[in-house]
Amino acid sequence: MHKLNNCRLYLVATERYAKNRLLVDIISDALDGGVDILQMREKNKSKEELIRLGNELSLLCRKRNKIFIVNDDPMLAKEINADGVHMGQEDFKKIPLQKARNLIGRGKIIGISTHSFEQFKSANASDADYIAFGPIFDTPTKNYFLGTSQIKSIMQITQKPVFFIGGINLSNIDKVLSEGAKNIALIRGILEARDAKKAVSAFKERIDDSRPSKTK
Ligand code: TZP
Ligand code: MG
Repeated sequence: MHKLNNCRLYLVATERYAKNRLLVDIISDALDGGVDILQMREKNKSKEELIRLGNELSLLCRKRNKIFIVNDDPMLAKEINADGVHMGQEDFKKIPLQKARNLIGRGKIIGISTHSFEQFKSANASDADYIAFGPIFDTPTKNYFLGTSQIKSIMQITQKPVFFIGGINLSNIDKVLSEGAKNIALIRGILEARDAKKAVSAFKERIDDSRPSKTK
């Protein structure tokens, strides 16, 4: 059984941010440091490369009892027996949620990206298992950002785990948490840290400190 409800820190892994280190080494450190859920997000790799990297990352997660998610492609997620798939708004135009659910199989996780309160409400009404919302702050992946003003309303209307993403770092995470965010997703905050394990511990400490109960 997945512990999705206990996940607080989500690492979205993209090889190009690993710079001069091996992505798998950074990810091992990050998982050891306390990342709860990992997504493989690679937009420019061949199917063979995705299968090879996916199997490697899946093994790293399995050994540590962490959740492994594949971006965009439910068929690939199924093929490498990932725990789930993460889909963007564009992906749903090609493969509706129910079809993705059927493809990936029972007991698997489906996460959805949302970029506005309207999109969030519709994802919240769907049977997605978790929702990502962002970008909250400036980030190279997107050419806009949403700010923190909608976090409170989002947290008030949802029962699903929500991961806030986009430009979050140790200098601005408290703004996100003080609006009521419980879970955070990061790329550069972890992949570009000098010491991924230390960075992860620092992020988790901030998240835990902001929660009323440490076990929640
Ligand atoms: N979706 C919304 S923002 C984003 C994605 C994939 C990128 C987040 O990257 P970073 O480095 O944490 O800003
Ligand atoms: Mg996508």
